[in-house]
Amino acid sequence: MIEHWIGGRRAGSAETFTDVSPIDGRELTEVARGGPAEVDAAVAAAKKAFPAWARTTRAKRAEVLHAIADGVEKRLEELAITETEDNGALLRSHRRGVMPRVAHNFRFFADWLLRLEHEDFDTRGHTNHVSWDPAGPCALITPWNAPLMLATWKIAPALAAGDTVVLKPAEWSPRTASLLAEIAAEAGLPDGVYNVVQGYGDEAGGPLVAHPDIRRISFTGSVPTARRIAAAAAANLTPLSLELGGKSPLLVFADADLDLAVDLAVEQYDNAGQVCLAATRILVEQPIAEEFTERFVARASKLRQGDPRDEATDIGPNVHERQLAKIDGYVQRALAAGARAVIGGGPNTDLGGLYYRPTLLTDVEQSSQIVQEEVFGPVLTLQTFTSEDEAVRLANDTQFGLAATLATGDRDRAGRVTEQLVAGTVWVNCFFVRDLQAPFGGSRQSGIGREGGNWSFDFYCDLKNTVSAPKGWSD
Ligand code: TXE
Repeated sequence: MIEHWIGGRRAGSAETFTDVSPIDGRELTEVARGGPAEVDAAVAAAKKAFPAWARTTRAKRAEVLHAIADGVEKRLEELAITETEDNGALLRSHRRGVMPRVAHNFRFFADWLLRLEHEDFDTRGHTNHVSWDPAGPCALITPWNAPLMLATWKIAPALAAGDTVVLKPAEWSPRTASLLAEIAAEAGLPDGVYNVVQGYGDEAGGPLVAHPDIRRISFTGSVPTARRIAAAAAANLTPLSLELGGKSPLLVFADADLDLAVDLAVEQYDNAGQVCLAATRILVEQPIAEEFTERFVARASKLRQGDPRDEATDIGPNVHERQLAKIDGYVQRALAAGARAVIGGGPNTDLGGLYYRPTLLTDVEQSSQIVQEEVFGPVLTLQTFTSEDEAVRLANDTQFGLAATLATGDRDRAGRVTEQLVAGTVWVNCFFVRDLQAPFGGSRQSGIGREGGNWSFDFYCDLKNTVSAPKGWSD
């Protein structure tokens, strides 16, 4: 049974829901189904714990965050398997990439906290002293595609800043948030600093983001839910950070290293396409389109689809039958409108369950849903362009602006094109690599705000300027 974690203790609810594994449909556990009462209790616990945690020295806060990272590393295998069973993402990625990054999130913000500088300015002999004050209890709402990684990308800076948190994890992947509560308690995090309310978005998430004692809301998820959360935030004027979806392009120029470009394209099937940053629109310069497609098909057909617990698997299942139906709906509508499936085009019926065949669609209209909307599955489209201007125009022609990837051998072109792209992150001849000190976030409907390094502390802190006169002192 997965319960809430409120004020340093497990807490149940009258009702529960069942957590089902996308790997084989196995019922994993019952989960407490939180509502307004549990939210009130969790926010009260976070509010009560706030003053003492906010006053805890930076050195001590950093020490606790490092101890949490130690705990994550100690239980890494358990966390990796739990998350794979919960959301179907590859066990090998959880072992080698995701869970080490969870630990790193805590270490990174612990170390950054110790380097965070208070600034001083001088105005006519008056000192302006700028300090980073903790803001208060924060509401964190997270999705299922990388549950613990995305949650700790919010939890770690909030705790480092001296805030307390109430996390509402996604209902399709509730388990690792509760494991983290045990790890944090063992690491010495005081009761009430980290709270978890499990449950559905409207029942548990809704009351949480509308709570008047919440001082920050940080959300990663879909655009429609973001609109509801932003409306709730507006009522209390609660500052919010939104990390939403994308429809990012991969621009492949004729001067690119073609093997590299093909690798970059195939990489977009990672996590069965359930990655907000995925470059799902491949834009290829006309003269190399045929060769690119041939090489892409050769590479993609080697991908092994199957049980995500198997180290040899490249693509696992999608997270939920609703997500699979959504993915297939997009693909079938595109095919009906004249698109051609170069590979894939439907669920993998050999495997059954929630496996969707890696799909590449051509003959798609720029204005169509499949090009404009986030599918969040292993589905890529391929379009061609004949000039740099056209490439940039197509790349920027969606409502999103999360990321863009370029494959080109020409440095000048890389500079010119990058300058014109609307995107929070641009990768040139690479993908997914990123320093946590750099700002991360999206433009347009991909989000509001940036996280990472100082940008995270900007969000989780109330900045205060204290101006002191040179006179009036008794000493
Ligand atoms: O997301 P939701 P869903 C996109 C992706 C996907 C689509 C739908 O395109 O296909 O969103 O996924 C909580 N108040 N992304 O429906 O609803 C919910 O319980 C407060 C992109 O799962 O946004 C969960 O914890 N909270 C994305 C979280 O919001 C509410 C990652 C996300 O769920 C709420 C995930 C409410 N009224 C999906 N309603 C990315 N940016 O990486 C729901 N929630």
